[in-house]
Amino acid sequence: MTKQAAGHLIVECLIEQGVEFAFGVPGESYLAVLDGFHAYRDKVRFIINRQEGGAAFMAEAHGKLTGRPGICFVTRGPGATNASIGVHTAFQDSTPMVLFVGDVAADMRDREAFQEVNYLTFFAPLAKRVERIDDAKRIPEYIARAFATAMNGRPGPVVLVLPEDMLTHEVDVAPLPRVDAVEAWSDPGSLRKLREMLLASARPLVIAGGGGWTMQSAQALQRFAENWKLPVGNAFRFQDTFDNHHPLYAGDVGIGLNPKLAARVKDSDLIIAIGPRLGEMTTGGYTLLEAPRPRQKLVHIHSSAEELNRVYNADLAINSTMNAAARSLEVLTAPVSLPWEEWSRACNADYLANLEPQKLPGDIDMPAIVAVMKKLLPADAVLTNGAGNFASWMHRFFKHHGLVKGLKTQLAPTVGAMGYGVPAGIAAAITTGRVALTMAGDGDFLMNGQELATAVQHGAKSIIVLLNNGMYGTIRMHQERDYPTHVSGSQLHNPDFAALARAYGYAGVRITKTQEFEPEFAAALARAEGTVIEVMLDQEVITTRGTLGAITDAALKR
Ligand SMILES: Cc1ncc(C[n+]2csc(CCOP(=O)(O)OP(=O)(O)O)c2C)c(N)n1
Ligand SMILES: [Mg+2]
Repeated sequence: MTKQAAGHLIVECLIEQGVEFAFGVPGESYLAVLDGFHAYRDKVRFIINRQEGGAAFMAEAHGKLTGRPGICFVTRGPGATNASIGVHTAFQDSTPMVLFVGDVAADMRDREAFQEVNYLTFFAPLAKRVERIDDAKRIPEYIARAFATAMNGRPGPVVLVLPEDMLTHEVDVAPLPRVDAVEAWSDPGSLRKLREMLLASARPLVIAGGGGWTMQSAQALQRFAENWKLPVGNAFRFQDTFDNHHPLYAGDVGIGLNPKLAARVKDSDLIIAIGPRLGEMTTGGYTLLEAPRPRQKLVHIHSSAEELNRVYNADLAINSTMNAAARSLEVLTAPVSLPWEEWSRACNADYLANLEPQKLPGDIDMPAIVAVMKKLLPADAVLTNGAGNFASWMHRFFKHHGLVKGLKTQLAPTVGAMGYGVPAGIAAAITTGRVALTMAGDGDFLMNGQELATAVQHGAKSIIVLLNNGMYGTIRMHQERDYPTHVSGSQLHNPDFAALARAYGYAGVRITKTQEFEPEFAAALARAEGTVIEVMLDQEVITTRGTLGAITDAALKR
């Protein structure tokens, strides 16, 4: 074997793991890796970002899309701390990701050298694992372990710290072969018990979501639901798991939840949660399912044993990956007639009724705008968003096809991190070439708007529908509820977003009326470069269901 620098070996190991894209912001701490990207530029594209938060979000989005770790490279202290938002997002969203951090050289360590941070303690509560590679000969071992750790069980982020001096050592070791996530299979006894619980139930409801779904497992889930005529809800921000057009679809169990679906979750006598973590947002703040012991019978199927019986004491906990779970469930034989057929029909009817919009004031009709998106977007378009009330229009009114078609179409942070949507959309556009549509708020957009430069530099386009209501509307809504009329810290004085977009090389337009949207959206789909469509939204239109004034009035009457 010929010797090569550790920095080159790292890139070679990534290629062996199937990596084609890495994201990052350079630093002098890892020049030897940058040189590795130069050496292997035909095999892997290093996407240069403008802020590590944007880079880490792109890597996280890539991990969500592909099910394999998204890769991000950043420099020490300031770079690593900027990137931490993406690491935390990958953690709460259970997304496989590996963050590489260029570090101070070993002979400087522990003096609080320039930009030095102790990553083991800094990332300890944010990452599944943090390790430092001190010996260049062991790079293949550390990288293979990072991939295995990021994907196995409950997926999540791993941080690998790279001392600067180590990266220039010459070594003659070969990469370890590609690792894949291990499958965990449900045991036959548990499946028999699940079948008995189903037979004993009157109002069962499936909640599907989380990572690890493939086309095969989603198809198997659909067959299980069809065999047993089970209503299926998708967990918060996993709206692309089960086909929203299917007659068994019950809606998404997330923020801004359909009150009728909330009632059905409470009223169900058997919840079968397949994949999701059952976090605060999917459980209505632990009220739809009361923690730690829900009133409903609970079957929880999750890829990580640690996640089971952690928050919820389940009646039946099954440790299984989605592929194995769905394929086991689809062969559970169902009786010819089931007592809950009417219940399942009613769940779907509630979902369909919830697609009927409320009448809200102003010249912008958001449900009509989402309907135009649905009409004009190709079925495989990727929809992304960050955090804010603006996202609820898409969440409530857009219908995803579900992974039965094999492609993820929603990239949204269950962690509720603002600033996620713009980089996630750009990452999806760069890595898949599919149409990427981002819904953003005026607050949310500016958290990572600088990444438009990244899109333009890498020849990618995204379409951003920016809802400008001149405020951190979500916070204002909470403010009016708890401190009516005391507006504090939630108003925004905004730049000219359309002009800002144009400065980056995107097209930029502003609309003030619903009818203006369709031609602008069609033009955005047709043009080669990305587009920001700024939609001027009345402050009164605060949620999909009601006005800000109504919230204030209700609070003042209390
Ligand atoms: C990184 C981050 N910072 C702060 C928050 C708290 N937060 C949640 S929503 C929100 C306001 C979002 O404003 P905007 O994007 O304008 O959307 P709107 O609610 O007005 O639709 C804030 C500040 C957050 N979720 N994430
Ligand atoms: Mg806003």
